[in-house]
Amino acid sequence: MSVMKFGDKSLDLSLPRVMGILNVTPDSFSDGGKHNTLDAALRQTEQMLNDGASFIDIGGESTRPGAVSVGEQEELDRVLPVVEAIAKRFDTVISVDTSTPLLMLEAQRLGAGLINDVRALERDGAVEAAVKTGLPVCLMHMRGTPQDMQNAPIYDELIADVERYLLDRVAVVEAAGIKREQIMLDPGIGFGKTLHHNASLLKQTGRFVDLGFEMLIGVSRKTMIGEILDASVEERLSGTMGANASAYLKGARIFRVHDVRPHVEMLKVMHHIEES
Ligand code: 7PJ
Repeated sequence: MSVMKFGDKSLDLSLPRVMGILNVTPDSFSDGGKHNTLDAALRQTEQMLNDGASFIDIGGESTRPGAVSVGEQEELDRVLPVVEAIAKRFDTVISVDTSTPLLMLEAQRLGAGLINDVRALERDGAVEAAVKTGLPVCLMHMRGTPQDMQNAPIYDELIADVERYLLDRVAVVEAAGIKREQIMLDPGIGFGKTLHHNASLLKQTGRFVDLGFEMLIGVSRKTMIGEILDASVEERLSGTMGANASAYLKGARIFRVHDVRPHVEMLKVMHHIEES
């Protein structure tokens, strides 16, 4: 059993777990408006939990390639009311997809259980803030920034480079006081990588698992799936499931997805077979 504590909740991560994506950027809910946005976020959360999600990952900063960066206050205003409302109403692990130290601290106060940082706590004060929360962290690899990361990324040795980066970040956060058992790693699919890079990293998921860390994979509806299938964003579910199934067999246990139910069912069957 590999149980990880997320604030006052615990999850057995020997079972695969689905993390449902909840975007709270202004463009993610068609009708806009503050109250409507909170309402829609709660409805989407309820649906994802009914469908079997173990985590709800709340993000208020768009990190898609080329996205403009969001101000700190704006991000806090988007995310915190949603964290608070979900913590009050639902029994789930709330993950905050953020690089902003103040948001990490405030979200923990309101009931968040995991810090998911696509910048691996590189922002000034982020390591200290994460330590203060006492929560586990997901450290992700990114090359460059969301603004420039897709400008012909080049690596000397992709797998070794990503591995070295993640282990460097592990060393930094461990030295600051976060326990090894509280760290999950993520190769950062689509963050400064070509299709070939993304595919190689997914194929090598086992290398990271062998280092002794839980692996989180975020490939849902991403460009790599679109490139392989020549499919639009709405047509990427089966392809996403193929990528996640492959990562599961290589030892990844947390899957960050938009489409919760199909993944919960797929992983339940796969796990049943693998454990039989
Ligand atoms: C990821 C993420 C990912 C983790 C986003 C999108 C872009 N967090 N946040 N891993 N991607 N840990 O979903 O298309 O891959 S935002």
